Amino acid sequence: MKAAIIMGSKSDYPVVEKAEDILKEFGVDYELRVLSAHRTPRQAEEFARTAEDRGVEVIIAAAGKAAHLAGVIAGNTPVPVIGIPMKTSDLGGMDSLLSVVQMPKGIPVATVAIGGAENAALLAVQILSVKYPELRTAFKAYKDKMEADILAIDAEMNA
Ligand code: RP5
Repeated sequence: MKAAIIMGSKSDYPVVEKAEDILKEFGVDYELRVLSAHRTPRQAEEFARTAEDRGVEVIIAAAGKAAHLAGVIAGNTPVPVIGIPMKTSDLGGMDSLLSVVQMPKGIPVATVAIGGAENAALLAVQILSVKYPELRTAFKAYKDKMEADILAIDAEMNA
């Protein structure tokens, strides 16, 4: 099983790293790239056009501001793309959110919350789990643990 994470700038990495950690936790192999739809458009397109042949089965794309990366990637590959809109200093990430989520029909990008790197990786795991039953099992265990952790906190607070 193989995923790819691509970000528009190294400045995105502190957030993107949270997605990377989750893919590692689930044992998903991944590529990690820094390519920009604007600053390195040819390389970003090449990355997308060749992703399927490299065995990539889902792509997480993080970008901020006029965040066209996820959409450009999605336009150049049949592989499903999950977009992470990055928080920005000027507009708080609303700029990124609208750029990532408002895709024209025919080219979907599954957009998570502003800075939602963890959910992007969890969604990638869920997409892969359609093909890999061990990931479905691991994802169920992840949810069960989350439930148990919260119930333990609830019991402690209510004691
Ligand atoms: C986007 O512009 C990047 O994804 C990043 O979120 C934002 C700012 O990039 P830097 O100026 O920090 O390189 O392309």
